[in-house]
Amino acid sequence: MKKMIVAFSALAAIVATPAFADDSMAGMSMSGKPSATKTSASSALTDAEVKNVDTASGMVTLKHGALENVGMPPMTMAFKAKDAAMVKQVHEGDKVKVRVENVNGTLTIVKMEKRS
Ligand SMILES: [Cu+2]
Repeated sequence: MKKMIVAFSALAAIVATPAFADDSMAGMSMSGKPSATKTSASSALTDAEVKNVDTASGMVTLKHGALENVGMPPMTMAFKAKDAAMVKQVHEGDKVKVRVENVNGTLTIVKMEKRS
């Protein structure tokens, strides 16, 4: 009986491992395909201007263009930044490109890069 349990566990491990590998491979191949229209649209960056930076709360106020993925027209509003490093790299008046996504119900700047 014990042998059967061990055999089943080993089988489960074999079945589970390739599934995980497939997932990570799919993620990698998606980001490596800039020619795929759907992929580039789902990671599109939107022009924005930094109006205020609050390092204490991790909030960045942006005058942003239309954010199609979250259904928002152009406006000025505060967003939560994904991490503290992102908040520190920008200053009031900076022209940036941002990617805003709904992360667990909170509109979050997941990517922000300066425009030259
Ligand atoms: Cu907005």
